[in-house]
Amino acid sequence: MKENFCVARRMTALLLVTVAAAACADSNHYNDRSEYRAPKAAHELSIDGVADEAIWQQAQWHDLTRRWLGPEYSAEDFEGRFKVVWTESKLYILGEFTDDILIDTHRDPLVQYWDDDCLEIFLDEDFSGGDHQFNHNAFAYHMSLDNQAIDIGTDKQARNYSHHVESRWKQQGNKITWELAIDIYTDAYEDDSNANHPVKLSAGKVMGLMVAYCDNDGSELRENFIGSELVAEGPKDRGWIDAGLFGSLVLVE
Ligand SMILES: [Ca+2]
Ligand SMILES: [Ca+2]
Ligand SMILES: [Ca+2]
Ligand SMILES: [Ca+2]
Repeated sequence: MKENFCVARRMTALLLVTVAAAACADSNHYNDRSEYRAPKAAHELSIDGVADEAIWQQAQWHDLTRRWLGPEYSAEDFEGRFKVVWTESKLYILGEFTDDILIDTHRDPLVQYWDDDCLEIFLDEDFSGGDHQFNHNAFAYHMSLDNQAIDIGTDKQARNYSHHVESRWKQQGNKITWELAIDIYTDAYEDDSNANHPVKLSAGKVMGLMVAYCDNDGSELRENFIGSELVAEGPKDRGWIDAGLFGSLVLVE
């Protein structure tokens, strides 16, 4: 009798595993992830908030339309999109944003950085998915308006990773053009070590990527958090913990 129960339990467990696998694009990522494609640039780009490099014309725009936090908003309040290109040494992201009020209330870059206007770039070098809260399985660069890149270190403290990201933005009309050049590191990255070296990128490489914007227009806390990937269930703002939410980024020639 006891044995029969165990067999039945094992079969139930097996069934659950099968159902879970069928519901996921791959077992480490949620269903319905985006695929981003980045064309290769022949030369390094000039990070000046001006998208006049010809390669930008060849990359596709991707919209930030997933409202993770906050109420409905208008197109004047926030609108955002981005595109990606690469060279062997850098990943480049171009963002174009409408935001009616730009705010940097917490001038210390390590304090409540997500409650200022903030561009978040989530990167998972090997598209492994999984937890990345207090490790470097993936990075979540929180880009402040003063072009600093903040993420949580393995010591569970907010840290400044601005040496990983070159960032400049410029206002043109009511839009911001934001250009970034990012060094890509593996999960072997060690905080405070001098021995970290960025990965050399190549065509066919697949990485995890997600982009989001924290919009604050004068409130104590951020008013909206809007991302590029669907979060179907659970806390919608958990991109800084869960790399399974990221889409795939394919580097093409
Ligand atoms: Ca440029
Ligand atoms: Ca706004
Ligand atoms: Ca990883
Ligand atoms: Ca704002």
